[in-house]
Amino acid sequence: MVHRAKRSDWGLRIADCGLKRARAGNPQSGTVLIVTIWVVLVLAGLALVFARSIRVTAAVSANHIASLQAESIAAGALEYVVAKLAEQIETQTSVTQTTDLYEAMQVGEGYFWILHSNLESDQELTYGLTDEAGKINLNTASEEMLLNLPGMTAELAASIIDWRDTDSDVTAGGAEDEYYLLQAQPYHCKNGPFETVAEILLVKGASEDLLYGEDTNLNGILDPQENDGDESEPPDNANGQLDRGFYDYVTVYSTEANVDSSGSTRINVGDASARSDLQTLLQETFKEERALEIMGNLSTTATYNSILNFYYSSRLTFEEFSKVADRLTTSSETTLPGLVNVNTAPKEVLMCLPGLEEKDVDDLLAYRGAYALGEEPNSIAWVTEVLDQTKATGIGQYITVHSNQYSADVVALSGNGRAYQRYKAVLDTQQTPPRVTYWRALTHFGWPLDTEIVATLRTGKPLTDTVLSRSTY
Ligand SMILES: [Ca+2]
Ligand SMILES: [Ca+2]
Ligand SMILES: [Ca+2]
Ligand SMILES: [Ca+2]
Repeated sequence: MVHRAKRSDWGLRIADCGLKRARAGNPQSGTVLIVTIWVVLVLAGLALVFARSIRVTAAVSANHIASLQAESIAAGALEYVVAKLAEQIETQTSVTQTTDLYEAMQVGEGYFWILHSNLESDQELTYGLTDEAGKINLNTASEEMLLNLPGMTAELAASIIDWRDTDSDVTAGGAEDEYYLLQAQPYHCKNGPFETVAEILLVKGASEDLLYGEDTNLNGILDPQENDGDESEPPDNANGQLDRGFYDYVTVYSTEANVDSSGSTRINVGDASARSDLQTLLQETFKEERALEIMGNLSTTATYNSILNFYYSSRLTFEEFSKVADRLTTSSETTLPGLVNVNTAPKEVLMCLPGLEEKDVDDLLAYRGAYALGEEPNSIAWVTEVLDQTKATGIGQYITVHSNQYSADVVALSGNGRAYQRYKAVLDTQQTPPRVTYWRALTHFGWPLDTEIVATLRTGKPLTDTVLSRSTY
């Protein structure tokens, strides 16, 4: 026992000695401790930085995936539009204005909308394809027609003419090279046709203000930020109404082949060598005696600026003229660019046609309003039932009843609401399948629909009818 006690004594002494040494201070072990603490701190810091970086990377990836998803949905929407237009051609029924076909269409988890500017109301969004023949063509309209566009200035109308004409003679108020070459960043006057509507912003006197008006997000309705004055971008006059620019009323795309509804070449009534073709048509359509009578009414040297002049000279009855009008032309050209579809154009566009007053346009709208969608007249003959001879023949050369180009404002949203893409597409239905002639991102104009849609999808909830039916906000 004594022996054991002695051994434990020794143990205590040794331990005591170690403690004393440490208390006396071993500088090496203290440094190791501090370094260790620092290393741990740095490692913890690094771990935090990495964790944050991983979180950011994950968010960036998720956004990128959402953006790609929206991009794919937009591409799918374009295919959908091509298919709808092909269906329209095949079935001869109008599918461009059926809202249900273009509102909140689900693709996978995401959605797309084809937005259509509502020219009747600045409070309600509408969906569908836009008829480019229902607009004024910047490449063919006369200065007088351009001047009738809402918000158009004399300076810009004259400058549009100079921009597209091939000469360098300055129209009064217009501009050619001399003006453009003196700009801070000089460029040439184009002296060629407009290729896009936005190209007009290069022309003297043009501005986004004149082109888009207060509708800076291009959705056709009055958004809160477009009616709060200078409180938020854009500046506006806060008068409770959307003061539009002329963007919705102009195009560069409208053109048609000079053929009848069945695709056959038309008879040029101004061409003396086509008289026998005309006589054959009249004989096939009416009694021979009547055909000869009509031919007798026609001067062999007459020239016509439109088939409406021919109508009055021939003394055909309106019913007779309606039967043959689609088969006739006064132009030897194979394509007729920039004609305005008098069956579909909105009031503001019809107001641009030369010589028409507001009452004439209202009468035209009332007359065509009696026709059901898809049952519209197949020739321009009907305007002679509404307008007097001077007014009808004054607009005859600028109008048509055919539409071949449609545009689509595609809004595509990812399923989680994290990303959207917006594009403008223009499609030409003169080919089968319809050909996409223009495709440009509009995403920078901003989200054009109800913000509640995005907010709902971001919470992981599906879109309900309640959210979708909130067309005003
Ligand atoms: Ca010129
Ligand atoms: Ca707007
Ligand atoms: Ca504002
Ligand atoms: Ca306003």
